[in-house]
Amino acid sequence: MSMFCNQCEQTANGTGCTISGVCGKKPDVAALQDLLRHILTGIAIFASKAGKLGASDPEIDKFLVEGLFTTVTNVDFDPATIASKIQQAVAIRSKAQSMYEKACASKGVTPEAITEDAATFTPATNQAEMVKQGEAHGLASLHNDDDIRSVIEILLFGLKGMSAYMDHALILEKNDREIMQFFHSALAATTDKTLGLMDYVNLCMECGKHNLATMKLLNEGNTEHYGHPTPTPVQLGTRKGKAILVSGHDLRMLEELLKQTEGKGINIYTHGEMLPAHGYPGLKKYKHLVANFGGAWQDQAKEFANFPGAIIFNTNCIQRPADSYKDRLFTWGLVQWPDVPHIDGWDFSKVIAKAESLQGFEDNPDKAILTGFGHNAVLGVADKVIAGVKSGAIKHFFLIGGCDGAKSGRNYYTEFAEKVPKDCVILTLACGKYRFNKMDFGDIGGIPRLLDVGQCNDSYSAVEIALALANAFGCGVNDLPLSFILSWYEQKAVVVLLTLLHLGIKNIKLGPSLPAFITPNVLNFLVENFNIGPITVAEADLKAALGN
Ligand code: FSO
Ligand code: SF4
Repeated sequence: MSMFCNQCEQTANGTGCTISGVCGKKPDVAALQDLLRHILTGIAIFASKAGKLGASDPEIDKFLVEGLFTTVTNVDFDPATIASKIQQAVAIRSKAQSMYEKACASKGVTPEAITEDAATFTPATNQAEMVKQGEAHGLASLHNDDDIRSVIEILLFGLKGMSAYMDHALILEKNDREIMQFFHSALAATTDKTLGLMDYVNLCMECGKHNLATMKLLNEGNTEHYGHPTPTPVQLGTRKGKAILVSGHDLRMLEELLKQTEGKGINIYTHGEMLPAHGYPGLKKYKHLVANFGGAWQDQAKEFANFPGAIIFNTNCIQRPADSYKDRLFTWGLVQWPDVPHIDGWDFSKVIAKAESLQGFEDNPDKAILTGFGHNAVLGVADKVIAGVKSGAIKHFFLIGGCDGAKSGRNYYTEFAEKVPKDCVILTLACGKYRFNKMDFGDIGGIPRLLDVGQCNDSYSAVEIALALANAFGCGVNDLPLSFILSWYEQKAVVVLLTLLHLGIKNIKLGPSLPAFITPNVLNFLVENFNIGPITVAEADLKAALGN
């Protein structure tokens, strides 16, 4: 069986996973994900054309977003669910086709003859046959030219990342026609043989723009539902009682679980990217949301063994469950692992029953760390921050943000944070912060030197902070005393990078390694236009950023 996947940072040998995924993805799952992406492209072709005639369908939009998110790293490892989504995709594609034909009829235009393979291909009904078909629709099939395929992959992975943000927004009932139309037209473009290199470069920049709008939409959804995050100490210890650990990024799922466990003597703990949930007034009002447990996603196998309660994933990053905790693990939403019970919908009674059957924790308080520095909180003290910069008390800001991962080389970010001079402020977001968020950085005139802006999903907040600072100082973001030191892992990081490039942000340092899907020519283009560069040695990069 052949396999090729290069969409994440830990890809084998820095080139591509060809035997099995470093993430645990098996070749059959990789092939089925490729076939799903192919049929989703067919849906996008019809939906895009229908959209231009003013027609849309929320069911089609939601399916496309969920389908793309299904193929993001560390989300769905279950061949059976992906195979079933391929069959559903065929039905949704027919729906999109008839939507297009009806839209043509209502406008009195003749429907175009659509012959692209993605729009006409019929998948087998048997899973083994689907796997073979998927192998023929891998990334290599996107284009024969290496550079063009490289930029198509940037676009495709950007769309996958954007689908994750849009999925959370849809769960909060936020939607936007223009963003959806971009999903359709851009995904349709990935198989459009009439397009050239610069068309795809422009689509990548457009993707960055639409992702900014998507993250804004998600931010509105989160803050309308739960209020703006406020600086909040989060316990790292444990409290006596039964326990459930929530991992992932979805706040609505956490809220529902908090409601259903209220008064039951069950304490809820956050894991990984759920940490910033403690900062939202609408979530921290639940007294049984007690603490954060463990570190970043790649340590789960070791840490979950020590969690004496039920564990549930609501989005990435799930890893192969160890036997030590598999019997108390659940998935929700788009996350799936073969043989791990999946909660469909909003009834968490099975998770609650599991937690009740387990031992739970004793009281064991520990230190607390701060979260909740979204743009509203930071800009609430903007006067102090600006005065700090003007007086010279604050020399520089570092955004040390992005994902964590299992590969070596990521201790660069710990070293970098440790070495940041005492007159500089660190903004952080996403799961990479676990490398340094338990250290004591102190404060500058009452402003903590480490500000946790939130999840990777809150990159919008970081952009808002940067734009507001630039506005206050009457300069561009590139002229601010601000450096971007980014770590990437999966496709959400790809689309955040596209957003930063769309905003014209230069001199970004990216690591721990550069994406395997970027060819030397495409990298040259990025260096020439944005002066983006790989991380080197913490001390040297720090000196360069400070102009020393
Ligand atoms: Fe991390 Fe995983 Fe949030 Fe990612 S938990 S790696 S970029 O899915 O989404 O930062
Ligand atoms: Fe390999 Fe990453 Fe693809 Fe998993 S998602 S198969 S680790 S490139």
